[in-house]
Amino acid sequence: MTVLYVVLALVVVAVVALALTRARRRRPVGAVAPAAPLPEVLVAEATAIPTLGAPGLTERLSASRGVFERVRGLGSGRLDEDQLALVEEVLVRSDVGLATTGEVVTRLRADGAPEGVALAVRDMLLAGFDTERAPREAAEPGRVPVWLVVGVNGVGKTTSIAKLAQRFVDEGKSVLLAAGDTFRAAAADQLEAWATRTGSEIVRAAEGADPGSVVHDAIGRARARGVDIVLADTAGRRPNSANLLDELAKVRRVADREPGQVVETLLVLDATTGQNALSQAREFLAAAAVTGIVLTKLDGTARGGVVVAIERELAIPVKFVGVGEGVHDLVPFDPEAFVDSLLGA
Ligand SMILES: Nc1nc2c(ncn2[C@@H]2O[C@H](COP(=O)(O)OP(=O)(O)O)[C@@H](O)[C@H]2O)c(=O)[nH]1
Ligand SMILES: [Mg+2]
Repeated sequence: MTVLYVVLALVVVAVVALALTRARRRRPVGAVAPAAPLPEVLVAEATAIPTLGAPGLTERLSASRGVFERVRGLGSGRLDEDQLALVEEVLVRSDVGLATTGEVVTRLRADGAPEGVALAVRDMLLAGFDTERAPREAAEPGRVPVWLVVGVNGVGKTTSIAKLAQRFVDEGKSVLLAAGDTFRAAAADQLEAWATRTGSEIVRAAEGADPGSVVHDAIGRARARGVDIVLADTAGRRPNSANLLDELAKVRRVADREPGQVVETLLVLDATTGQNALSQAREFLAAAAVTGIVLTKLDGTARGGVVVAIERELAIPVKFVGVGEGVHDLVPFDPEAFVDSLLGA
C-alpha cells in the first residue's frame, strides 16, 4: 500500500515537472520572464572582483612560482649544506633581498624544517608582513578624499588609476580622475579613455598646464557634484628629478588644502625592475609622504619576492598589486595568498 502511494506521488511530481518545462518552452520569443531573484551565489559570481585569493592568481604569478619550484621539492628535517645553498640561491633569484635570505638560511641551518622546507620558508616570509594595509578611503567630514598616485614614467600609474577607478565604480562609488600628468597631452588622452571606459568623470587641462591647478579644479568639481573620491594622476618625468619631486610636493600641498584631503599617496613601482624599484622608491618617499605602494607587473616577472624586500626596507605597506593589463587586474595585496602562491602545494 505504502509503496503504491510513493509510486503515485512520484508520477504526479514527474507530470507536474514535465508540464512546467513545456509551459516554459512555449513562452513566445521576447516575452518577459517573471523576475525571480537570482540565487545569492550567482549574484556573487556576477559581481566578483578578483582578489589575491582568487583562482588564477597562482597562474598569474607562475614565473615567480617557478623560481621556488626546487624549494617546494625539498623534504623535511635537517638540511645539508647543498640544500641550504639551494634555498639561498632561490631566495636571491626571487629578489626577496639579502637580509631576508640570510635570516631564513640561518634559521633553517639551526632549526631544520620538521614540517617541510617549503612550509618553513613560507612561514618565515609571511612573518615579515605584519603591517596594517587597508587603504584609507574616507576624509574628514566635509572634505573630498584624494588619492595621489606618483612614480616614475612607465611603471603603471595611469593604468593603476584606471583599475582603482573600476574597483570603486564596481562598489557603487563615484570617481573623478584628475589628469595631473600635464607633461604630454597623450597622458591626459590616455586617462580620458579610461574615464570613459570606467564611467568616471575627468578634469584635464592643456599640455604644460600647472598640475596643481588641475588637481585643485578636480577637487572643486568633485565637491560640487558630491563625487566620492578623486584619483589624481601625476607626471613621472621632468627635465630632472629634483624638479619632479618639487612639483609633487607642491601638488600634494594643493590637494591637501580644504576642501580636499589627501588620504593616500600611492607610490607605483614596477616589479619587473626588481631591486632597482627600491632605490627609485627612496627618492620619492621624502618628497611625497608616501602612505602605500602599488606594485605592478607581478604577472610579468620571476622576481615577485621583491615585495618582501620592499616592505622590509621601505617600511611602507604594499596596498595593491597589478597582475595583468586588464582593468580588473589590480587586487588588494594579501600576503598569505601571495606567499602561498609561491610556496603552496
Ligand atoms: N603586465 C602588466 N602590465 C602592466 C601592469 N600595470 C601596467 N602595465 C603596463 O605598463 C605600461 C605602462 O603603464 P602606464 O599606466 O601608462 O604607466 P605610467 O607612465 O606610470 O602612467 C602599459 O603598457 C600598461 O598596460 C600590470 O600589472 N601587468
Ligand atoms: Mg601615465
